Parts: sequence; C-alpha cells; structure tokens
Amino acid sequence: MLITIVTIFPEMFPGMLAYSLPGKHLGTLWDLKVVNIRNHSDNRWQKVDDTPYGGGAGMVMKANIVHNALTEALKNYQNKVPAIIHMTPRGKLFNNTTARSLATCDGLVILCGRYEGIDQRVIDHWIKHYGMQEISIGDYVLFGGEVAATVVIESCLRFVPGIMHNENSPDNDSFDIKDTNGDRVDLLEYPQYTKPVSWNSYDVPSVLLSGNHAEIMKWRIEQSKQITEQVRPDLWNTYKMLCKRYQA
Ligand code: 6GU
Repeated sequence: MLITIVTIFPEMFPGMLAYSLPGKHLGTLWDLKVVNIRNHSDNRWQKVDDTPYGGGAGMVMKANIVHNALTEALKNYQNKVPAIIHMTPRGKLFNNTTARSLATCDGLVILCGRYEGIDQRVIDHWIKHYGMQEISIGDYVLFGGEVAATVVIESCLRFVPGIMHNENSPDNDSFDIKDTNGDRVDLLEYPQYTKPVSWNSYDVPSVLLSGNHAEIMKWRIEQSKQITEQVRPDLWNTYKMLCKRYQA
C-alpha cells in the first residue's frame, strides 16, 4: 500500500507513523511519499495562497498549484488507481468501516489543506474526474489536514494484512465487537485486565479466571453492551435497532 501525502508541511511526515507497528512495517508492507505543494508554486516567494474573492479573513490555496501537486502525486501510481482523499472538516465523517474499505485500495493520495481552504474549483475538478472523496475526522476544526491524515492512515493500516501481530487483532476492538452469533457489531470494547489478580484492593472479575471460554465471551459482550449504552447512546440505539430487525 503506497500512500502519498500532499501538503505544505512535508516535515510533519512520517512523524508519529514512524513508531509502533506502522513504523516497523514502513518501507515493506506499506510506504509513504510526500509531495510538497510549495514546489508547485508559480512565484519566486513560494507562495501557494491568495486572498479570497468576496472578501473575508484568511487565505485560500490556489487551484493551479494544488492541481499540479495532485498530478505529481498520481505519477507515483503508474497503472494503479489510488483512492484520492481531501481532508476537510466539511467532509464525510470518518469511521472504522471507511478505514477497512480504504485499506483494500491500490493506494491512497491524501490532500491536506491549510488556511481557510482550497479554491473550490480544483476540488470540484478532482471529485468529478478522479472520484476524490472528502473526509472529516470529527465535529471540530483543526488548523490543517495533516493530523487528520495521520489518524486516517493509522486506522487504515490496522486493516492492511500483516501489519498487526495477530491477524485476528482488529477483531474485538471498539466498533468491531463479535456478537454472540459471530456478527461484527458497532459496540465499544470490553475492559481488559492483567496480573496481578488483586491490585490496590481492586480484583480482576472472577469469570476471567474461570477458564470457561463461553462464559468469558458472554461476560465480555455484556460489558461491551453496558459501556456502549452508558457512553454512546447513538451506537446503542443503532445496535438495538439492528437486533430487532434481525429477529423480525
Ligand atoms: Cl480532515 N481537517 C481539518 N482541518 N479539521 C478537521 C478535520 C479535517 N476533521 C475534523 N476537523
């Protein structure tokens, strides 16, 4: 999986992605390239932005410069077709399902905006001609797309074969719990414990010491349900609705 970041801050990469399992497999199971948008500037001050038509605060990244940077990024893929993503708070909300699906792509090109945004015409063009998708990582605003791109990459890499120690590891994480019937459901993860059995007068739940795997699985799913009901009523309602639908 080749990932190309298009940014005015190439020094931000690989950054955190050089650590842990992503870092261990960087250069083998996946690779990262960076296109510096500034190298496509059309002036000798390496400026990439200008004032917005219609007035208002901030600066807007220029269409031709972003277009040329994206075109350079595509050259990394030859006959393959990468998914092209624009990181923006105006995008579709990112989740684990999107991560799993992006992990199956021939590669990713991720455009990171800064400032007040990017000239809408280059966005429209790349959506229309290259199927570019706009993705947000949540309902808050960051200074730019670079941290959000790092989030998207980390979560995708968990679904790239070979990157996790244990191929089953992406199962039974939050948003990916196996229900009693084996279906994957959007519940939060159950709590985990390790040695010692007693710490600071807190004990490990006895069922986990029982060796009874069926009982342990039942307990964990029950915990997942309780935690989800308490902290994520949105996920809980969807889960209950899907359960009812299957029973009907
Ligand atoms: Cl993808 N970019 C920026 N700048 N802010 C965000 C975001 C992305 N997702 C949530 N907030």
